[in-house]
Amino acid sequence: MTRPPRSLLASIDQPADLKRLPREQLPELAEELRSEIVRVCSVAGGHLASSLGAVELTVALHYLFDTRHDRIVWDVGHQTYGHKILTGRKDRIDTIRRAGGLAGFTATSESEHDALTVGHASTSLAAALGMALARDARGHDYEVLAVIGDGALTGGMALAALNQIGHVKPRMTIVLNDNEMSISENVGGINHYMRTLQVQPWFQRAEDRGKAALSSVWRPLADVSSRAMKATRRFFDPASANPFHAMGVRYVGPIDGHDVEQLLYYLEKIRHLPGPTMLHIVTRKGKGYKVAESDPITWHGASSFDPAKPVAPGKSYTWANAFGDAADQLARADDRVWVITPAMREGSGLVEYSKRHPDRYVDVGIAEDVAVTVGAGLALRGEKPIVAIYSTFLQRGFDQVIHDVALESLDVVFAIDRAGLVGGDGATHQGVYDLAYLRSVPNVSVGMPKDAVEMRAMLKEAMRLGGPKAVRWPRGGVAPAPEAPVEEWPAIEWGSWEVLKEGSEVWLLGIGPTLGYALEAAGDDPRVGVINARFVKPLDRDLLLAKAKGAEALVTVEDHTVVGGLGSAVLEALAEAGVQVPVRRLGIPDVTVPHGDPKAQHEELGYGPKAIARVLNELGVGVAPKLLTR
Ligand code: HTL
Ligand code: MG
Repeated sequence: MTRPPRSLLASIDQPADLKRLPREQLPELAEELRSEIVRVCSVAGGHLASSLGAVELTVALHYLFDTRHDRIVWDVGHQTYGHKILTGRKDRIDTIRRAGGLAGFTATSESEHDALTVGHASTSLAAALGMALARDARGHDYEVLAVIGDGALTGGMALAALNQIGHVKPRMTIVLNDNEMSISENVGGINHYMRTLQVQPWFQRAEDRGKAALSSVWRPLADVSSRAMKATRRFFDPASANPFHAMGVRYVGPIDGHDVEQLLYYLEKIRHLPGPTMLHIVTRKGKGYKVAESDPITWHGASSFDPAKPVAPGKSYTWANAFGDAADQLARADDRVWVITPAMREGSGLVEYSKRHPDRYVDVGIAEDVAVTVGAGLALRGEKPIVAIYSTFLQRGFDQVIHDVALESLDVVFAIDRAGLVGGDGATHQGVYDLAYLRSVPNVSVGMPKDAVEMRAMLKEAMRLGGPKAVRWPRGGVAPAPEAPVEEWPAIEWGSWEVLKEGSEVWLLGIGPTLGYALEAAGDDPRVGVINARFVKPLDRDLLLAKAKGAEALVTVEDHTVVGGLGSAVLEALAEAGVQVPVRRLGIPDVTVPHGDPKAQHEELGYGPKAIARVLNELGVGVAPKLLTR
């Protein structure tokens, strides 16, 4: 699609250009930004709906603040397409989320206008507090703002930071961008409360001073929630009932977050106030793009689409779907089975499950720590919880894995999705540490299936055995397992490996998607064997030692950091047994990995099929790398 001619946006290279526009033109600029975001996402995919909902806010912020000095801390960073376009990156915006291109979230290494490197939710408030403390300690006068969504505000980190902000009271602005949506419908008590919020005294005084424009904002909003609101009003003084206010943070709002004038008016007022102020703005996720407005869940993260005929591309069957189907069967077979998700119903394949088993489905909000410990509580009362969580987000629940689950070896199954490199989301979202951090915890064991049938077998066995058991799988497609009730699922011995191809000299030990690579690189060389090392803890020690003795070399292959992963586990086991054999560990070296195409990255990082073939060739076996077509 060619770029339509643009007037205002074309004249803006840096925020300074924007500041020269007359205020009346800002809504028009917001509209241009909106179409540009639609165009970019239609080509490259990305976080369309969140970015569309934030364009007026973005324009207002850059009109008032100077992000060369002032710090705007965007939470998650997925709503910043407009911010990137306005801050010197419009010529590169088409590269977003692709190898070598702009990151999908903000990154301090990418631009001086980005205050934080981020991707996980709920971090903005603590980071902004730190920045405000640093500013005040040095006697500087730049401004600090955090922009946080209603979803991100469900995270304990955000709430704990708010509590501290209300205690320390630094001068800062918190923009609460409330669109009533996380990726799916938002959850939680504060979310319910926000629906009842009404104009506060401070706000009303401003109106009394003759700001007639205000009433057009709050009256319609008041009508939406008038019943709940009246009930609240009857019993409480609204100011003292406001939880933000009670925490020590001045609360202003709600106002219409799509009205640039309103935004400018309030932001300008607030910036001069002492202490912390929260401006509650109400926006619509997907605003201005019909399909995204009416279905913000589908269009939260879009793949490329035709803007003339915007239909979300049909999705092929994924590992997440395989998990959702398995969880459904497990819950049918045993009424003690529960599934807990920290705000990832869609991504974790749980839409169907949540409808079929609403009483044994819990969305705790963006609170992975809570998800893990709710699992512990359920297990302590004899239920059988499955905590469904992405590898990268389980990092947020690591202490809970140790302290709340592992110490007493509770029966909690961790269903870990997005294990491995994840593509466009990049460095913040890579699922490449879980083997290392889970392996270090006593009582916890972890497996990675090669296909959906093996996944089911592992989940079933994990639930049967009890104790903290993790099963992990990658992002992307998998062939569905034949539909069958749990009794008919094949059994698997927990901790057993499987020889996929016999060999004599060199053994490739792979897990999950690297097995396909290993088989390719081995070709039909009878000297090269391939083992599905599907349990990383416990390892299949007997099989490992049997193959290691007499082997020329072992090569481990994992889509995970080599620091503490499968290769490390193998080396430890060999050292303990006193077996001397050369071991090559292929996987992610001790570096962070940015956004890009995972398959290409596997090759670049040294564990794609060609890279494995090169290592085999150095050992005098395997297929010549140039014969590999992929
Ligand atoms: N858990 C954590 C700790 N971080 C992230 N980023 C997620 C899960 C996944 N996630 C997002 S965006 C998002 C979630 C749950 C919803 C955020 O809702 P919010 O913003 O109301 O804050 P909105 O989308 O504009 O409505 C990403 O990974 C991008
Ligand atoms: Mg939201």
